[in-house]
Amino acid sequence: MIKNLAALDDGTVSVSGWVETVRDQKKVQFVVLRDETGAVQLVNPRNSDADGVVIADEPATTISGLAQGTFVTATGELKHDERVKLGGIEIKLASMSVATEAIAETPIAADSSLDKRMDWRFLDLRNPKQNLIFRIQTTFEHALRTYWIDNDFVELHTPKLMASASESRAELFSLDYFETTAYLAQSPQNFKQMAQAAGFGKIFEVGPAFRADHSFTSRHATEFTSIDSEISWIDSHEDVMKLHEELLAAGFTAVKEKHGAEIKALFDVEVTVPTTPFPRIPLAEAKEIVKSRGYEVPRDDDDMDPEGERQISAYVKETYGHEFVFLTDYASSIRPYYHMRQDDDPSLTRSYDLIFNGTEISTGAQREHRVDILEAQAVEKGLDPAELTDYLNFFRYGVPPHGGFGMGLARVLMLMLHEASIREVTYLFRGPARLTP
Ligand code: AMO
Repeated sequence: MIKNLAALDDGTVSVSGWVETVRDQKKVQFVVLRDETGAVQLVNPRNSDADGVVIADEPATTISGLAQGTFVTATGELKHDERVKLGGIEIKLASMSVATEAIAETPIAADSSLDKRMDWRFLDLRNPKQNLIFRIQTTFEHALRTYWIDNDFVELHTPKLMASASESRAELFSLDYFETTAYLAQSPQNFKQMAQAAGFGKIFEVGPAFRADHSFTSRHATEFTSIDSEISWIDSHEDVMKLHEELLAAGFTAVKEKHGAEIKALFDVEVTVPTTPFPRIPLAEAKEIVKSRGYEVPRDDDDMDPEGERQISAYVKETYGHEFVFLTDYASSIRPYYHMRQDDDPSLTRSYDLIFNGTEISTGAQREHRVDILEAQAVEKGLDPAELTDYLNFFRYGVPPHGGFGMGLARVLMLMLHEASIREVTYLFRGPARLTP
């Protein structure tokens, strides 16, 4: 791999990768070769005959015909030379073999629009910045998994084909399923709760979720990776928040340790490992704070809107120096029927949203596990209990108090790297107007 070259002594080496640039000069040729670990300069001084006329020999002829993006293997003499800008090393070529040629005209350039880059995502991903995003994602998920496994959580893979809606009837994709209709899971909500009734105690899942959401915002996709966790024997949503912040601290610690310097170099972002506990502010109080800053969230009983989220984040950053904030105690009117309501004030739920750098990344709650209350809350929300039979059955044969959260992976990455859209941090984005590549 190219990143290993610098540590080698001068001598014969072989490297493979794709051609980034070619400078085909009269006396000498330069190729910058890149693989997924870095880039190195190859140099080929041209040979000339007795009269000083350049000879068309190898590898000179191959180099002259190289298009950007061609995949090659090069063999030559590695030389350390401080004058070489690219890493202080270069390889004097002995031979080069072409694995596959690229078409000379590259369809995208550095200044191409995001949509154009997405059309040619495999070329776009060759960019070291894009490549780094998915290394960060790998490290982040691994750190979360390590936390879960160290703490005896069970990993689940719940079905994405369902007979009914997992969240609300809105934003539901349906498809032909033999003689009937199936729906794509909007969340593993039902099945992560089922695991509590099954006596699993603590579970997690990282998997796809689907929402038929026709909006074109920077934070919505029709398919996204949802990070879910659910735990038994909680006293309130406070226990869920504790799990949530510990997980994120573990994920950010791993990302900073492994990629902090690269993230600074390529994204100009200093990754901050969040201190625990994260600040917690009841939603009603958060709205007052936002109002005192000169912004009024429209409609009294409504959720925080995007501008409100930005404002409360700015306040928390200024006041506590923190990038995360849990907004707690959401009104029952804007929460799903399965959120547990507060004993002393049933107009409020035992739930929270987690805001990171100005945008919601997660919803969490203690669930209502008492089946009579659960059913009554479903009816109150206009749902037909007959459609919820399987779900309600989970609560009829004994179930511990439990709660959990769902968190969009792409939103975390977007906000961690200060990117403008989840399209940038999703391997292949799916939205209302995008089903390809
Ligand atoms: P909610 O609907 O708030 O809650 O979703 C949880 C988190 O999932 C992410 N998310 C999305 N990401 C990209 N595109 C979308 N269209 C999209 N929709 C949601 C967000 C959001 O915060 N079952 C509950 C969670 C729970 O209580 O455990 C749920 O799905 O980051």
